Amino acid sequence: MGRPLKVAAAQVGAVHRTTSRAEVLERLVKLLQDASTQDVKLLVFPETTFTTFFPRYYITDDEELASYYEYETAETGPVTQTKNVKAFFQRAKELGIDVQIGYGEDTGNGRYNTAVYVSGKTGDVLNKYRKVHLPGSTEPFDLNPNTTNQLEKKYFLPGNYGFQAFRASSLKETCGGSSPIVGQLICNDRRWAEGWRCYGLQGVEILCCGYNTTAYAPQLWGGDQNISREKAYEEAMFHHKLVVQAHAYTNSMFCITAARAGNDDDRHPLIPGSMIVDPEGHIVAENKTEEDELVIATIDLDDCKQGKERTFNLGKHRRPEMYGRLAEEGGVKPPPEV
Ligand code: CDV
Repeated sequence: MGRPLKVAAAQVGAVHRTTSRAEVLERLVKLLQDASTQDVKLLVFPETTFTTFFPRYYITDDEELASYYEYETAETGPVTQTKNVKAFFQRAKELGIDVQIGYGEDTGNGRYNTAVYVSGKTGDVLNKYRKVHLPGSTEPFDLNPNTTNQLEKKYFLPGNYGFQAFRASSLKETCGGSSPIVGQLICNDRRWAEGWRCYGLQGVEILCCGYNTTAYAPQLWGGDQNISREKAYEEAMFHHKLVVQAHAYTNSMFCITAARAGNDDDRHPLIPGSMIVDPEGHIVAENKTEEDELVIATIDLDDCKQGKERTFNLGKHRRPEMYGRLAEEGGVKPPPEV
């Protein structure tokens, strides 16, 4: 192995609306400790990891809504220093593990669906990503407590940092003297080719993606409103794997996906599907449960070379002058009827 790295997805099982932050933190720290025992160097956690996936609820109580965010202002400093969650980041630093973790960010001026990548060496935030593609609606489908809503457009602003890759300098020595090039996505972003290609164009070798993907929400997906729960789950898993494997392959990069899984409140099921995918699109490790679980693999970043230098040598084969529409158009513009 030329540039070996032991990585893992930290899948997190059910977190109910009533689950306390203290309980969640305890579970996350246990995952960190188990990863450390197995010598994992990079651990990827899900989207909005510290709380339940609150955008599924229509929340009218401002205080409750506020409780789901981390306050990250000029006074508090970075999320790693904020009182609710600093114990998690301290432990990661003590154990020397790089982490990516998602959370609701409140800057005082705006709220975002955010993920930070933090160095296990220094405890510094090496990169912050804000989710670009916010799915769902601004109004609830209905107020039935059994309905899984998707109110991210109501609770978050769209991410404004773009798709900026960075070097995980913390992992330089482990990776044969050359820092891995890392990109970040959050959940729905993984379904859009645009972000992946932006990262491919920066030579990304490891794409980290945490998510909360509902296993049953016919109102959200459209189509057959009488779809069975089993079929809906199967479809959600199929599409999750389809996009991750295909985009990892066409951009010649590893991808680590970390699920918030389980059945929240015993009525809002989420798919698992935590996995590590290689640059040829193969799954090299995946979850076995729907609970808290580490999915671990030792990868070799040199395996990205073949795709980057040959089949998907972007500099050699791309024709950007043919792709103008991609940057110019937002929605679909069909050709005129003749
Ligand atoms: N949290 C998400 O972004 N979830 C979405 C929805 C549409 C299920 C997803 O793409 O997985």
